[in-house]
Amino acid sequence: MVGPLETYDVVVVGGGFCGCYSLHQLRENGFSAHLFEAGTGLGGIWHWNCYPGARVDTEVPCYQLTSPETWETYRWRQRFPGRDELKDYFRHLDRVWDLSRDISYSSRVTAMEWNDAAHQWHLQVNNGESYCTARHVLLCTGFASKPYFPPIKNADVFKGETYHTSLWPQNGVKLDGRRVAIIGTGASGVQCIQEVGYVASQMTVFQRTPNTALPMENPDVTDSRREELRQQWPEIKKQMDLTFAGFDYEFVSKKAAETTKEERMAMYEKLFHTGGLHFWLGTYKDVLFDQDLNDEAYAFWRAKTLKRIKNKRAAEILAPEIPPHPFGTKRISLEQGFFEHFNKPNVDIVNLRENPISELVPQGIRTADGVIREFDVIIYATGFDSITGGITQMNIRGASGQYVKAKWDHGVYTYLGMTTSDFPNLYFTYGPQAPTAFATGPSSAENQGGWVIECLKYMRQQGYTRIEATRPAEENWREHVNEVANDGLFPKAESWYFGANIPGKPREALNYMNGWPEYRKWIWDNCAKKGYKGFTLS
Ligand code: N01
Repeated sequence: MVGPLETYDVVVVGGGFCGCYSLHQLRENGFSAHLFEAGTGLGGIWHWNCYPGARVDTEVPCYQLTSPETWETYRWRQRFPGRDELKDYFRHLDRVWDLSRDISYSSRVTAMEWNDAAHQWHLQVNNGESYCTARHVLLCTGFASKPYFPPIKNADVFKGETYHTSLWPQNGVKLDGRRVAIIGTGASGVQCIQEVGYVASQMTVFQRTPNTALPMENPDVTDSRREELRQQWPEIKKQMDLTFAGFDYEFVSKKAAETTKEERMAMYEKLFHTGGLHFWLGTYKDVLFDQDLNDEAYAFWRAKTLKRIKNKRAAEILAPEIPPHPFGTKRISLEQGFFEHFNKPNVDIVNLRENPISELVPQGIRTADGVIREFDVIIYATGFDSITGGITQMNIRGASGQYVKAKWDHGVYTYLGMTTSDFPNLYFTYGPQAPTAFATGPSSAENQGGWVIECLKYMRQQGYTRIEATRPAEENWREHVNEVANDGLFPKAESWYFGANIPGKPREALNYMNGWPEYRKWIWDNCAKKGYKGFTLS
């Protein structure tokens, strides 16, 4: 444990992709750095989210850091690695970069206060168990580190076991032969359901919004495929730098509106069967802007999906005739046999739009129709106070004495999705008003972590010890982020992309939705290369 007077150039908070990458790069560049991680191991969300079936939806080799010493020596085993493989990858990063010598585990940063006389942050760990100071703080807390439990009446009277997918016990939960309820059908819910459905004696899914999930194909990475990827890597890497999401594929260059229906159907047929997310993030871009084209894409998805669900009632809940929201405006999952589970006699689905949960009772869940369903286990797959929650849950106090939570309570203001005025020398990656939800952890680590480290090097070289975003700069950025996000069908959905999943949270664009290449222009060409325009340095 770090002693009370320890002081660093930089403290990094969180040991996921961004934290690991940044700690390594900081040390390489001669900064003294220390990382605090609340969990007992590295991995960030891949540490915490150990629910059955947890797996990444971005395929190898795009879902990794690109430093040669880390990728050349890692042997990925599946196209879409599961949680255990990802944990193994983080152990690999730790070995290659010797990270743990500068990490305190089981150490949650609970409060931070800026000292403007000393140009230093004062940090409190585990509610006062220890303290330290740092000139700069880099928050790598990710977008999904504050779990969300919906306010369900009498939630505490249930006598069985309750779990949240992102707070899953590290040594697992016995679900075989038990009666299990799962609330939520987002990415976590879909993955959990499709595993639990094999072992539970009875499984009931409580769905509010259908997930327009696409079929995942997940072959093992054979030796020959690995070799092929190794040879193609320079090209793949180049491609990843050019694409919207940092993938090795991009939206179709042609507009759907300029094609015939036959052409589109042929294209959809191809994209639907890639086993990845191509039918969403590799389709015609105007499908996400034009309602008629969007309805057509939904109808295509629905026709494919209905063929797999024999139970007519379940089919209408999972893939209704009227689209629940424009196709692709909520996070689309990849699934493996998810829909087929609903053909089994021991699997049921409740449509919460028609029949909401009214309360928990000691033996289970009562719905609005008065029916009580009995369970041994209730699983909350209800998501997160996404994007901002990981930051606002820390008591971060800025130069004027206000807390970041108070500053953002009525709307998020950041400059370039990495800094916020009144909070000097504070940076965040994979957070609000950045490509976050439309990017991957590794791409955020390298693009944003890389930018922060260059900024710190610049300050050191110029003899600056304080940097702060200006209010006009963050106002302009907020306006731009919202303008981009509102140009299209995305705002029509009730999604965490806009804070809509948390009651009372302001409805606003939480992501920069113009893709990595545009974002890089902003952070480099319009800012760093112009002497860090939009910041005050001293
Ligand atoms: O959370 P979510 P998640 N009553 O917010 C429902 C990443 N991720 O943990 O849609 C009943 O998406 C809610 O319903 P609705 C990924 O980016 C990635 O699944 O709001 N239900 C929804 O169905 C993902 O998008 C991977 O109507 C309620 C669910 O709970 C993000 O993390 C795996 C409710 C929450 O879904 C978050 O995913 C896992 C209520 N009061 C996660 N409140 C992979 O890479 C909410 N819900 C594969």
